[in-house]
Amino acid sequence: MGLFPAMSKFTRKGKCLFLLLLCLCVVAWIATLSNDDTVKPVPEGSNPPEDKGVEGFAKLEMESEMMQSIEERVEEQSAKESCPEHSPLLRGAFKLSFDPSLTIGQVESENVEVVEGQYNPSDCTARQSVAILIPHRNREKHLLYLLYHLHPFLQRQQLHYAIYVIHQAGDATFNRAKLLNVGYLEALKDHSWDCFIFHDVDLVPENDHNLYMCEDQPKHLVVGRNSTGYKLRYKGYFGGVSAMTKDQFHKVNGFPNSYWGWGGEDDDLRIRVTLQKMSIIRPSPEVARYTMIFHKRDSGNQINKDRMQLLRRTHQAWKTDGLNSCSYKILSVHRAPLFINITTDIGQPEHAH
Ligand code: UDH
Ligand code: MN
Repeated sequence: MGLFPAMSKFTRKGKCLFLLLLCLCVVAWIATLSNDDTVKPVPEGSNPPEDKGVEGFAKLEMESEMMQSIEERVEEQSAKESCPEHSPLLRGAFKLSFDPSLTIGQVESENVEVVEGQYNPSDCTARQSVAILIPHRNREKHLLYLLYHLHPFLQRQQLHYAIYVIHQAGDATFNRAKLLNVGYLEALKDHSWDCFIFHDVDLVPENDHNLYMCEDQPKHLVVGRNSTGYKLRYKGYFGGVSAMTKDQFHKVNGFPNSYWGWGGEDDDLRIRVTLQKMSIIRPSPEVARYTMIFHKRDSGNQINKDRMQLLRRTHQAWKTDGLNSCSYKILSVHRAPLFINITTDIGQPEHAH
């Protein structure tokens, strides 16, 4: 019994010593490796050593393995550099569904790669970063159907995107245009988005070749919809869903803030665009098709009777009524799994109609 503690003490000591020695060996080995890593100038005219022995070969093998893994990483990065011009995931026209029992949890579980309303393709670098801005009040069911269709649609287009819902607080008259200005200004605080899509909550795209990307001119995406027999509503129509780059929208000073109630604000934006010598482009009618979820006129969004009068002053007013004069209060920013909800107080019309 008297011997055992001494023995175990000895073996413990021995173990410690052994471990210490092992550590020292490893440190020394790492030191030689790191010395070898430093780039040494190769004397001119010198050839690579022919005979390096077993140790030399092992080193060479390790070096070539390292080079290979670096090359692989470089390759991976360059493969991530740009998604293809035509996404291989597109399906063309597809059948929409509006299941009354659909829940947000279901949509979330089908879009696990979307985090706080945002998605980035994992295997390539998206060609554009796109913010989808949806003006909203009291249309929860429409929003659910739109999220259900839009998330997979945008992922198939291999875009880096985020969906922003700009929710008008209170029950003053609705102001779609001002909400979109707020969305633009607030989204830019998150990321320097290349492209903005101004998107009604009740319009669901029917064909994923209708690309949610911006071009060198502002783009109108709703050529046809079910409710108008898939015909353009009128020649200059620029409403429903439209796409402008950050710079194009900035150049026109955004939307007007002064259109309360339904109508006119989209025509005002078209005038702003043409005043800047830009023109509106559209995808082909076969592709730019939408289903509008049926709805009645909302209370709080009555026809804006002043709209014609307002449109007559746009050529002057655009400079002072827009992004540069958009005053609002942010009441909350909630980052839900599938969208960023910005609740804002945008005030009310200055004068009663
Ligand atoms: N919006 C809301 N809540 C409102 C009003 C408007 O979220 O209370 C948003 C929503 O994104 C909507 C968009 O503003 O898609 C445009 O408003 P709208 O859908 O009412 O406009 P639209 O031109 O309809 O589609 C106008 C009245 C429809 C009458 C139909 C009678 N057949
Ligand atoms: Mn509508």
